[in-house]
Amino acid sequence: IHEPQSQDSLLSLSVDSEGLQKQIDELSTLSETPAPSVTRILYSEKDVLARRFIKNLMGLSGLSVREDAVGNIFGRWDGDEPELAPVSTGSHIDAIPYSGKYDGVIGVLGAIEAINVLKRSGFKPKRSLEVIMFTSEEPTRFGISCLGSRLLAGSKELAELLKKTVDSQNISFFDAARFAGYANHLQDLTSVFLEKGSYSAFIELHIEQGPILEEEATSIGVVTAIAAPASIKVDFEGSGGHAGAVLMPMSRNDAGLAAAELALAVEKFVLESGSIDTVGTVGILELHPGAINSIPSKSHLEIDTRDIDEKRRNVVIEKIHQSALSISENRGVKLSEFKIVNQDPPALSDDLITMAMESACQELNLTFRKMISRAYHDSLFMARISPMGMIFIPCYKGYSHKPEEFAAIEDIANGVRVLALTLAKLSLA
Ligand code: HGY
Ligand code: MN
Ligand code: MN
Ligand code: MN
Repeated sequence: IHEPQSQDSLLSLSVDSEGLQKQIDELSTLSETPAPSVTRILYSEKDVLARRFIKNLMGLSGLSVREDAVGNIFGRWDGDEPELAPVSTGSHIDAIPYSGKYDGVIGVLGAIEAINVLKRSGFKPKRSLEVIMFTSEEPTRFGISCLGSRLLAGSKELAELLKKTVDSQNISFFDAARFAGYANHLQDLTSVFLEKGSYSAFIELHIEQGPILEEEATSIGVVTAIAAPASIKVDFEGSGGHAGAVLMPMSRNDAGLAAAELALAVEKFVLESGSIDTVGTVGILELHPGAINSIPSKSHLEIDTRDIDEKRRNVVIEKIHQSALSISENRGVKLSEFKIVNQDPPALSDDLITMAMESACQELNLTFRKMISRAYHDSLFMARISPMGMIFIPCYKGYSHKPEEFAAIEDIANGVRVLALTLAKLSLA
């Protein structure tokens, strides 16, 4: 009942590159920090404007739009057999402070354009196609990465945790969500959970956030696995005091030096892991009271450590914990918090999806190579409820999470074409 789509109509997949570039540029202006940086924090006023921008584009593409209790946004193109599990694609538009305008964005705007490309080519989906904008992939506001996709993947502990989560201004998750027009505290967040098998496939288009594709002049990255991320929060408490009057041999119990020693220990442990794939970063290090002439009485640090090998990463976490305890002992400072916020396993891509992507690249005459993703993505959690795949495109010197992030529109258009053709193949499967 489903006449085969004429392949060449699919191959004349024309991307509206100019329009797509304009959308990327316009979305980047919805930012809390001046261009060329982008900052767009979950449920902020700019985030609400950006959501409206995305929902409008979904509507213009003829997608039927719905949002769940935490603001995951879904745009659906009904297929001829809507009772079959749809094929989905998407990414995020939230942006960490002073970052760039492509991370996540090209997987949402590019997905909507992929739908437009298929509509322009006369394609008729068998399985419905669904574009998802995940509500918050970055951990910036509430310290939880991939908050929306974790909930979609059925994280009961997160649904519980959010009831008592506040941001650095002491605003509760629910108050922030309500400001953006979403959940109120009465809403049970398990309503966000999706059944396993809700989708036959999930695909995310994303910039590589690494230098390989550009260095090798390869057009497309077919992602085979996503590295295992973990994050840890640590607080030390010392005596504090007058920077001039408390002599060094006295019990200074300097909480700042405890944090500094632990940060250097993180670097040591990842370097001695035996693999280049182990990384560790102390991206947040706060001293209290933060006065030049006051010995820090408190320090707060947040550690991000990842590896493609979960066991190797967990060895690093254990060493960090032991080091925090011995630093506390040796320096006479209290380890008032050591909290593993998340310690996620890696995710593997689905072979049928990567094969569909590879044949799409061949049919489109695009060079491609298999590779792992060292950055995490919403795909890491969608892989828990659906076969998953990711398409990478090159980005300038691999830069990301900084204003110099850049992807050429030709590379973005290539990614959109591969996404469109892969969606078409999987929709007819
Ligand atoms: O940090 C990450 O890996 C992602 O880009 N948020
Ligand atoms: Mn990011
Ligand atoms: Mn991202
Ligand atoms: Mn004084």
